[in-house]
Amino acid sequence: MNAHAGTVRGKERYRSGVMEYKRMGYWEPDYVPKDTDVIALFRVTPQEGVDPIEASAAVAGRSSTATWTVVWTDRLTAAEKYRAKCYRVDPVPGTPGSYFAYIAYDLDLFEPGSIANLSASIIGNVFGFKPLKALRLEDMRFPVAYVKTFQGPATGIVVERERLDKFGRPLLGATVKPKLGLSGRNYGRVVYEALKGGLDFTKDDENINSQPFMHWRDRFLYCMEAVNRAQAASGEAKGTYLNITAGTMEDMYERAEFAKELGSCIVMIDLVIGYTAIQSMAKWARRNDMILHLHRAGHSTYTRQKSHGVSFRVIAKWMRLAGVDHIHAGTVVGKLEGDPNTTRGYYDVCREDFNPAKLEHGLFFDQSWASLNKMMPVASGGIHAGQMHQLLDLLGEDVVLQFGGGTIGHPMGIAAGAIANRVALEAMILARNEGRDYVHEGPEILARAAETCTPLKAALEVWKDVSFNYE
Ligand code: CAP
Ligand code: MG
Repeated sequence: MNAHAGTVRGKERYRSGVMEYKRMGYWEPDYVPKDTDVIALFRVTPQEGVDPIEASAAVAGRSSTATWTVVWTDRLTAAEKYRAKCYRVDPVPGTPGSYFAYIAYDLDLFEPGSIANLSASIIGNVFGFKPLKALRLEDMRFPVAYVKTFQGPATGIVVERERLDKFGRPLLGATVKPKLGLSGRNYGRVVYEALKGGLDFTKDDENINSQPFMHWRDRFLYCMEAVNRAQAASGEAKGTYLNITAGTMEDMYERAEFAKELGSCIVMIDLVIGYTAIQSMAKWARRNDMILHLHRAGHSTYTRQKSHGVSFRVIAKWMRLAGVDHIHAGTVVGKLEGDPNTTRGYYDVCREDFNPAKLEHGLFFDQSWASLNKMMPVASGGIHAGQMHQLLDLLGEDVVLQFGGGTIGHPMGIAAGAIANRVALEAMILARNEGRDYVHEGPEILARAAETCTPLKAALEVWKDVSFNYE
């Protein structure tokens, strides 16, 4: 028999629905999840002719103990305990052919405090399984006993505000543009102008690390000089997220140490560095009183499709456990994909001590965060001053609003872009605090503020037609 013939036979076998996961015990409709179980909710789309319950049992099997057939060595383990148990399968409303499968995992299946270990089970080896047309990890519930094995964000929202001495309004930031190509000196100028103009933060972009046109050390030096000068000029605390993302942990530690030496209050990493590297940097940040900013670079390659991949709400939960202080979580009204209710769910994961199940926000389970600090969500991507009322309404007060193009693309210059954003925000906060209907009166409030602020007037004019609201 050649290998090809074997593959074809395997496929036919799955098409005819002859799988054994139900029989192997991965389907337990009477199972009541224990308080200490980890629970995952998958959206399962079986191939034609495959029984949805069998397919869901297969997901339970392949994300815990099983291979494709019964093995003798199962008898040498407490197999009953270690088998994940699919205990409920519901059709997805409005999506024929897809099913929500609820799967419970015994806590002992996971190494304490390791996202790498958790994800190796839950998403490690199941998404390419032939009997499934598609598979999406929608949500997870973590028992308090497991949450407590993680340190969570070292700084969190409350202490970040205390350190910066900034309260009662969103924080404002800008990503330096163009993303690549500026020399260290010109880069530092952008940072200074933006901070002096009224922003709280500037930031490195996801892909600026250490390239021939600007080595990281040069960037850090010019940026911190700009921060210090802007702090002195404005009398406010300022920060710039120095991206320490690099090819090795050794390089990242070196960059982080240098950022600390220069007096930076914050460093930045990209999601693409991997879960273990993120947890290592979170430990470093905790030891060094540093805020840790996470750019979710790469996430949409697997979070965007509704039937396959991983929901960003799961990534946000993993990152709160892992211990980042800031996390990019979407804007809704900007240039990047984002549904209002789903995005609110991401923000709930960042900012609540306890998430009650809230289906309209995509949260399927109650989740206690067991006193883990809150993460500051970051809204970024194609936003500008003319949307300030919508941003405040959609995203609330505990958020960093980041305007890259919406600062550095201002027709009167970078400082003017920063002034426009700060004045627009202050006007909106004042209106909100006075109890006005700032959402509906938003454009009018902005126009009134622009009467005494030429930079805001210019921003409203130049971006008046830029709306990424496709609804
Ligand atoms: C935004 C941005 C951010 C994305 C990240 C960019 O620039 O710097 O990286 O917004 O998206 O490269 O596109 P602008 P998310 O402010 O100039 O649009 O926050 O959704 O992860
Ligand atoms: Mg970017």
